[in-house]
Amino acid sequence: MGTGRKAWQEKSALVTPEAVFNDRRNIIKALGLGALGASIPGQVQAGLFDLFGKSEPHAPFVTHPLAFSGNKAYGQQEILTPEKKVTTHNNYYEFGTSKTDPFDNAQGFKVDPWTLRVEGLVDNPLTLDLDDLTKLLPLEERIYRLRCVEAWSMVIPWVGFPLKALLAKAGVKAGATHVAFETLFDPDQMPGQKSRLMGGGIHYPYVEGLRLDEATNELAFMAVGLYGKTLPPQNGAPIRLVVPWKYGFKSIKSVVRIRVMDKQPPTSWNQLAPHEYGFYANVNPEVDHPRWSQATERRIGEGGIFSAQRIATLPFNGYGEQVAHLYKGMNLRQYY
Ligand SMILES: Nc1nc2c(c(=O)[nH]1)N[C@H]1C(S)=C(S)[C@@H](COP(=O)(O)O)O[C@H]1N2
Ligand SMILES: [Mo]
Repeated sequence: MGTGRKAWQEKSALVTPEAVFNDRRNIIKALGLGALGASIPGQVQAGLFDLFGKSEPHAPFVTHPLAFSGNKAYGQQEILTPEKKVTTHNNYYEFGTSKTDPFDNAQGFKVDPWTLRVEGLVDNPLTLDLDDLTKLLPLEERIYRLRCVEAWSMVIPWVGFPLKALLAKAGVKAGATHVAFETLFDPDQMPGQKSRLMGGGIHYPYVEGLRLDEATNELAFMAVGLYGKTLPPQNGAPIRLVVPWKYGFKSIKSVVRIRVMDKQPPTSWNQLAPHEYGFYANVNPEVDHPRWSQATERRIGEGGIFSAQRIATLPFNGYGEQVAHLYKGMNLRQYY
């Protein structure tokens, strides 16, 4: 992800994970080193990283088995990404910008008590607690591909319920056009919300949004679990959105508020870098990110990102049959 382009970034980006880069650039910026930063010796840079050493080790977060019925995979069955990869290679900037930060820093995250409000243009605003999240609606499993805008992907068995069913419980009022989502804001628990550097420059709380017809599409899913168990914090416990035909950043984690609206809500990555991250963010191999191609992706397997297999990226991440009609007549280069 990230916001700008530096000449020195291009070359090293081939060997260094994107997010590590962001950290380095942000640190350099914050220290006022500017262009000079590019030439800081590696050792000194490594020293700077110690500023963000891992937090106190916590006992691993405890997950629980979930009962669900029904399993939908939508199309071709693919090899699941190993659970270990799904839970240790993450983007969750509230816990730091490198891929292992969320696992390293989120194990002490508290999900009880939790409150999720469904409000705005609804007949029955809902206030749900942790228990409600797994009991209000019947749970099912959905095996979805997850395609990050950084051009890596996974195949994840989520457990949860369609967003559409939750919105139906609340009763969407006439005149509603969009749905906004918000992640927990709790800097004491989320170190990335305390520090502009560690949080990747995002203005927290992280916010996302969908058009109402996207939100009520059969694929839009609220996940409360993965691999048959409640979500670990690094994947967005206790409840997160999963929108499989859009780039991963739309799939907002640890949601505390869902607001039905009559206008398009602001979204975090769009606010940070509007020319790089649009509101729609539909997976599209034909529209490149300004700084890299979106034609292919690295499918994360046993070996992690460096041994991952490169495969063709599909329009709408392979879910065109379910969602292409939503965008009929729209110029997807303009509405990226
Ligand atoms: N609140 C919040 N939600 C978030 C993010 C984040 O940084 N904060 N990262 C997004 C991005 S970029 C991706 S690719 C997915 C990753 O989900 P995963 O870690 O469960 O694979 O979460 C998305 N949801
Ligand atoms: Mo992402």
